[in-house]
Amino acid sequence: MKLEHYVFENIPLPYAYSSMEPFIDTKTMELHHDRHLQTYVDNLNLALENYPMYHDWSLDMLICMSSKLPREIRTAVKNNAGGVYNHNFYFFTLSPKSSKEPTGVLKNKIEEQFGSYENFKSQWKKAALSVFGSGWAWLVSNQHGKLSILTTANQETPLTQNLCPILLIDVWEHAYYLKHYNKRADYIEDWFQVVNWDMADRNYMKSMWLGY
Ligand code: MN3
Repeated sequence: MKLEHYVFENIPLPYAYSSMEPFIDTKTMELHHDRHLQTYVDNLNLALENYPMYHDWSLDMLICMSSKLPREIRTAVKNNAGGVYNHNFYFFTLSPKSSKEPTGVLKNKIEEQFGSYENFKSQWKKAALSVFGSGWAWLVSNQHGKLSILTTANQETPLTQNLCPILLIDVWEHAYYLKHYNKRADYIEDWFQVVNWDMADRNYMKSMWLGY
């Protein structure tokens, strides 16, 4: 993830809005990136506008050190920085040319820890379905490279638990409602068809390199 700082920008998608068809529809991709994510970017910039002392803080810093921020902007910065971080992570771990299953070092680690990709998938589905209301399911690694699946509510991230994100799925209704209506399980199944496993593998290797 690029360690950018104020003024934050909405990074263009590295693929066409239509490229996730038929698994994620074009309109959802467009609205999700250009409206939902844009709103988090705009609101984050707005919250920081009159606080130049935080203009060189990266997204990670704003999230992990939000308790150091002035009370009047703390919640707005934490929520919107989380929204920007999570959505960038989400969009960049999708690919129209998905390998459809894990690759590289991460593949071996998933098989070692979960028994098989199929077992991993069923635990992932269970976690993603268990999110009550709006939130995310994550694959994270700890400082020993051990994987786990967890969920967060709203725009919370695992960074604040000192865990390194590898992969995530947005289960807010705006991520799937236009195509899948209320059937989150169908969306999760379709999402598996467009996962960028090479990026997830890179995230995992990076987490070990950085000594998480
Ligand atoms: Mn979203």
